[in-house]
Amino acid sequence: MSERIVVGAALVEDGRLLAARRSAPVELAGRWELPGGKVEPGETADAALARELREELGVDAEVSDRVPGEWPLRKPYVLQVWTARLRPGSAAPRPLQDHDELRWLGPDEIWDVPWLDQDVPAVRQALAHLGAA
Ligand code: 9L3
Ligand code: MG
Repeated sequence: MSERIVVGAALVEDGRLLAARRSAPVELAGRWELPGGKVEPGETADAALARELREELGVDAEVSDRVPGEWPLRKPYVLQVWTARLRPGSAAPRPLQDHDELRWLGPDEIWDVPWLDQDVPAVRQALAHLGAA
């Protein structure tokens, strides 16, 4: 089976990164992730991520650039990460689906939450990318 892409957002505002705590499925509940989800057939990765952020968080986000790298999830899925920002006039993010808490993490708070194992290297790479951007 070929690889299927899951996109996650490094959504940043005022130097803080948005982290979302999963409430579902049970095996992932309580762990934190970069919000996002599966790219549907025929959809581009950045369009999929903007859609997922609208559905999951109720926000109007502008997806910017891809963070280099790709992280394995449960087969056949792999995680890719893109930077994103809220567009002017966007609602504030709120947990509408699959999450029960959101946090904006400052630089010294990034590792205060129990990220999903697969998101740890993705978060590290996203921060390196944002720092260099
Ligand atoms: N996943 C892992 N890290 C992430 C995201 C957005 C997703 N940052 C995993 C969790 C699920 C699968 O990818 O097993 C599909 O994600 P979703 O569609 O349930 O959000
Ligand atoms: Mg999701």
